[in-house]
Amino acid sequence: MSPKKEQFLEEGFRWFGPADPVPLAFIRQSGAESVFTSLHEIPYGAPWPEAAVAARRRLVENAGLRWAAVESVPVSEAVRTRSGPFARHIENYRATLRALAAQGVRLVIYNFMPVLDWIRTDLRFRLPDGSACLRYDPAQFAAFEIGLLKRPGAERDYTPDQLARARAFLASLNESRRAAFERSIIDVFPGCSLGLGLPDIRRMIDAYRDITPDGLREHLRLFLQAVAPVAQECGLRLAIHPDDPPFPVLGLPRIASNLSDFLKILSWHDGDANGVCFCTGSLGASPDNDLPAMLDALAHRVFVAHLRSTQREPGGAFHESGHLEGSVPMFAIVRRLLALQHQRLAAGGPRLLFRPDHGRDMADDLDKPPPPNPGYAFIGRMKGLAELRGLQAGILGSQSAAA
Ligand code: DNO
Repeated sequence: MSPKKEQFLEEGFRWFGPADPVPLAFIRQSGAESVFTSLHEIPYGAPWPEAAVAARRRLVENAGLRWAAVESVPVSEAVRTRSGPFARHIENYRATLRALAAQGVRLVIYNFMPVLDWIRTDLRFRLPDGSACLRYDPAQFAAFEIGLLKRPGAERDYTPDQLARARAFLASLNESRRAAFERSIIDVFPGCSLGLGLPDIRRMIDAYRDITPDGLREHLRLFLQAVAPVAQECGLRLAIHPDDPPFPVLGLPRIASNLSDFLKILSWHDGDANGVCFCTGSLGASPDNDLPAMLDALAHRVFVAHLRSTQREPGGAFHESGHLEGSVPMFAIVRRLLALQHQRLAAGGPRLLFRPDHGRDMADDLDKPPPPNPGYAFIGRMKGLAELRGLQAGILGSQSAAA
């Protein structure tokens, strides 16, 4: 007997709003049930008017989908550094949570990564089969930091071999490739361009000069102390997204990279409002993260999952592999998520939500201009979704055959 739809994890798909070249109608055709989206047009730190939330919700629902997760309500740099207008931004965040809850949107993903969101050094890395994916190479990042950003002391964060490769890489770039490389690192915020230049990045980094990892932790704790009770009161869950990549970059603290980080964060507010977005691709980029063990330890507070894989390469680089390939043990993860969902359903809880994260640029997506949101072309993500659905069908089917 084939497994029933309700036994599968709830399938979501990221949508970047009306400006996304991938329309809701395509998402519906992929078989996904829900979307992860955000009001990307609202500046970081500003409150979201309930009317705008309601209008976005109608767009999603009119397409036959559900707005299951906000990804993300961004946390501003003022809040992370507790400087400038941070108190007003926190108040705005609380108002946004209330507006979302009033419109029935009950899950908010956020991150606490200083300065930049996720970082890659190649947004169209060609694979032997002709498709392209996102890749991070520490030697290329060193080239950015040393050759373009000119961050004092950056050399100290790299090995002699990485520094030699960084120099060779820089020398290989002509003027226009250099400019494109710079933009691809400093201006790829999810769903929007912040239009930042190198002087902005230098200024933003400088704001962290007196902030240690424990200092940044304290800022996150204070943020949660202010927003989690509001979330709790209106039945909304907050899920922190791991650092991507899960190790320090730009000489800045990182506080959501491994199990001990997450256990600390979860200990600060003991309620349903404070949980984790289990992003396998981000976490899997570090060989120190044992993903199945992390999932077991965090299971009670995993509110949502991003499923994708990364292939770690020798020398510290990684690229985004197929969803069932690479360094992430996807079978072990999906089996655990299905078991977790089973327990939650038995206790009267909701299904567990995931989305296929990122995908390759492939087939005729390669003939189109690079997606404005790198990693988010349609076909590659749909392939990932289909593979993950097949993996679930296999696990569920073999379990019922064994019963
Ligand atoms: C990358 C995404 C991240 C994520 C945010 C969450 O594709 O996983 O941009 O949405 O960091 O706040």
